[in-house]
Amino acid sequence: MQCFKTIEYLKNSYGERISQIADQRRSGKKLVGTFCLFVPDEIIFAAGADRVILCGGKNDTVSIAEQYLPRNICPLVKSSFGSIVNNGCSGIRSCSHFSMVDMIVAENTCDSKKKMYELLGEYVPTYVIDLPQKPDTPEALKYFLSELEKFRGVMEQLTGNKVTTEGLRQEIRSSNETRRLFHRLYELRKEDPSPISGSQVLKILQKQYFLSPDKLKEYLRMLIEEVESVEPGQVRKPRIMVSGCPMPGGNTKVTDIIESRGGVIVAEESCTGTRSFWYLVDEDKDPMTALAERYIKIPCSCMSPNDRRIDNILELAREFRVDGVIHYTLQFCHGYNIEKQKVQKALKEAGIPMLSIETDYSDSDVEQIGLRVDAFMEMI
Ligand code: BJ8
Repeated sequence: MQCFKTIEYLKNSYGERISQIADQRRSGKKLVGTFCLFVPDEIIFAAGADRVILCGGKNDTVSIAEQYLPRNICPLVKSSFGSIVNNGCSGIRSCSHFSMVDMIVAENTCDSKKKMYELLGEYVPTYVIDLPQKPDTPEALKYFLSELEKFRGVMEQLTGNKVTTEGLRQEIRSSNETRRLFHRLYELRKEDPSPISGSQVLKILQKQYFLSPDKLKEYLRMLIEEVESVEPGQVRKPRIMVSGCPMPGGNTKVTDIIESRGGVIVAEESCTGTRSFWYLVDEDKDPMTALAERYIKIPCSCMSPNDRRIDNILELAREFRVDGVIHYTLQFCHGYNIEKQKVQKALKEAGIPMLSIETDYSDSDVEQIGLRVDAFMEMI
């Protein structure tokens, strides 16, 4: 697979972003840390604050969290919590931005996250948006809109700035532009063979949790331009879609295994994937209503029923002409684990093979997963 300069730049973007955040904070700009995709960035940016998403993908902060939380909960929750409460005494370093946030804004999704937020409040001021979880009812939309209005007030109080309709419209246009760029990048992955690997795309998917919107757009444009100029390849590899839990920065385990065993990932139905950008916000509507409508549609497994996710998986599998789906569940994530049954049934009916992998952030099962992936590749 061709190397891309943008991916190298992305790997080195950390220091620059941290300096930017530190400068901004010195000049009074607030940094909001969010969990997770249901918190509309547009409201934060329209209030004049910056944001980073705090979902953790690093394994080394898991052991810090285990001093406070049960061991048998999802590694994403433990990694995030460990990064925030880490005081450095253990000799393990968290990424600096975790200690720089002025406020955490979270939303009620799974039980582990919800209960973690109650504890986080002891370390950083934490505000939780209540998320209705039967997304397709008119009552849910109305309620979510009222929750977003409250959140708008919280941001105004934090920053001392008014969130205006015009400010929201501007941020919606800006975020939609980013989403359209991701769509353009994904369009290129529809080529067969794909001109870019899943491991390369994952780098920018993970960095969207961290970079400023302007920088992210800049990197996306650069990457698209590079990928567009790749000569069509000859060697076809099995085209895989990964579907399930997110893979935040630090966690590339399953992607790396799949691609080191001969497959190429062409789509990710995930919050580090299509769920983060697939739907745009309607630019012609009242901005708060449009935001509520867009964000409530994110097909997280906390939603019930979550048929939108199943439809989305089938649509993506067709569009990206995948040979197989790898369903990826983090250990103890009951939502995705149980929902796997419905995904499997729908894929079976569509004649698309699926392999299910349940794992954590450690390396202990890399070889074993590799063998199962090998067998899957041979079968598809
Ligand atoms: S919007 S998918 S990022 S909650 S893996 S913490 S669900 S036990 S990550 Fe998620 Fe937001 Fe939903 Fe996306 Fe819980 Fe499962 Fe852990 Fe999860």
